[in-house]
Amino acid sequence: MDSNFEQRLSALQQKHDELITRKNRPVANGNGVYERHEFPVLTAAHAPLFWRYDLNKNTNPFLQERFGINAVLNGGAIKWNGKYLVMARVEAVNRKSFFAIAESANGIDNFKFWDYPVLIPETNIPDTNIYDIRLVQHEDGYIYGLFCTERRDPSAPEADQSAAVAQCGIVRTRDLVNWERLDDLVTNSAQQRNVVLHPEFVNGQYAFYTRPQDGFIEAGSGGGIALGLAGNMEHAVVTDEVIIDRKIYHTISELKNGLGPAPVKTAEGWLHLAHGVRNTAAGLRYVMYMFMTDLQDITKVIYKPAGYFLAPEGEERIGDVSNVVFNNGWIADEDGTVFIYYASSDTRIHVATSTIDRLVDYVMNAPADGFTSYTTVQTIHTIINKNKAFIPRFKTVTSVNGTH
Ligand code: M1P
Repeated sequence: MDSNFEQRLSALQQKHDELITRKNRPVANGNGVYERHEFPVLTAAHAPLFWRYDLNKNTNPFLQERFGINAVLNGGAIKWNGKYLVMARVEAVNRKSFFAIAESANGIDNFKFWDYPVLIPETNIPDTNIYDIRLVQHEDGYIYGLFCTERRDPSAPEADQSAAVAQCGIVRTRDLVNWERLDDLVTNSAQQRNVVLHPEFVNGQYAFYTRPQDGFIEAGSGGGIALGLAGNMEHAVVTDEVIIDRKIYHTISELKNGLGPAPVKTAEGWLHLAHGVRNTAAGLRYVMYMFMTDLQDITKVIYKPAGYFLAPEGEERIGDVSNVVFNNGWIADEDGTVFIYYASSDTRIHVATSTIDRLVDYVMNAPADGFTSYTTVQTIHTIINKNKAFIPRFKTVTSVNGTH
């Protein structure tokens, strides 16, 4: 029994060490906009053994896993003291999510969880479940974490144990260790998810990107990603939400959308990453897309490429909630490199890397949507016609509307 305990523990430790020290590499021959990487950066198996096992052989002679971790997904991200930090949504086998910070020296591999997951203080209405934190270094000097807090719908009949209410919880910190809980955001909407704080003041106020929604799953009459202002963060109240990026029929976000991380400021405008959702016979499909807003008027979308920026591919397509990619954290480095942390199928976190220049080029030059099949073909004809000068055989063919 004893030697089995020691052997198993040593094998578990070796496997875990190999996982968290594994080198990650960019996948070659991407689309020029970003590079995916070979391995996920965080998975359930990255959770330290000492979270999951009782390591005392007197009290756990069979070395059983006492408390399993189901998934690691949807991480907020920030660069801190030269390290790349992902504040992941860790979901235990009991379905409760919590936040835990993992750090890496290079942003693409060797992510290691800090010893203790974060104990987020509660308000006087305890959260049943918390998830999807967005970390924002605000110009007021605090780092804010805006996350979804979920509680059972108090108006649901006893027989209904799945009806929930989602709202935006808010914490702040100066060191990522000590967290102060503030009041939940108040809006006019029945529910909120995917709320993000803009990093700068707007007219002396805090600016929130919201996603008004009627129900827990359905955005319903909530028209898309909105923007609203609040006078303070301690008791933040947004009375007016203006839709800045609406859901549109027969697009990747016809059912709902939501902002990812806080936008990144560039010389051309604020760069945004978001997710769009549509329904299919196989269930909801979540993809990521980008747009840019005006530097002076942040409610004004000035560029928005058609369709998705990144969609689930290969093993990303399968998991607890399949056909999903979701992003709520990215890091724009001083040298212009951008690390995009996205989760696939609510199961694990990956990184895609790009640069500010490449992302700005994509957002400004990838064609906008014309919203019909006809305009889509017109767009492709325009691309073909511009390419003719570079393709010898086109020079001898007379083109009519791009066909031959
Ligand atoms: O399961 C997919 C995603 O569903 C929700 O996203 P949204 O609010 O846009 O519907 C969230 O629960 C998210 O965590 C999850 O990844």
